[in-house]
Amino acid sequence: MKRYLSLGLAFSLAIVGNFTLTEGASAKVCDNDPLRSSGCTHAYRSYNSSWDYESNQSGSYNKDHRIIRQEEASWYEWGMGDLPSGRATLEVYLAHADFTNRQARYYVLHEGLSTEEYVGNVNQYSARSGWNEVGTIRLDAGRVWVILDGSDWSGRTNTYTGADAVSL
Ligand SMILES: [Ca+2]
Repeated sequence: MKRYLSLGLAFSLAIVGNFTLTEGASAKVCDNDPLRSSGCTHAYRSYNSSWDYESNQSGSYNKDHRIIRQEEASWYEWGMGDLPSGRATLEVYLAHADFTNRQARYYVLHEGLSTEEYVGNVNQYSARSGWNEVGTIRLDAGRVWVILDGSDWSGRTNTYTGADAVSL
């Protein structure tokens, strides 16, 4: 009896292991302005233009975020570090009433490539408070960055774009 139980357990683990390999990348969360110990990279210039840093935000992930008034050619990036290859879903954490961009576009950039890949867009104004799915992408193994365009692609010019945690 004991032997059968062991076999059953081993079989179950094999299925779980295979499933994990098939799915590829496991979700990794990187916040805005991450600590070095998080495994996420924060370059000296992880954004251009004037993304304001706001702390003591009770609803935001780690109680902080960055925000910018609609501005073309502005961007914020999250250094996700090394990720395994495979399909991965990009999710973004949005939980602040000041985030009003109706069509915020998100991209992924692989190390060594000069062009980012479009993943999807999110209406930050109508997004639910918390995690929101942007889209699914196939990752190559290696360093990856998530990039948020600070433009409002709906055409509105008076909205604000928020950058908080992302998961990939
Ligand atoms: Ca945050």
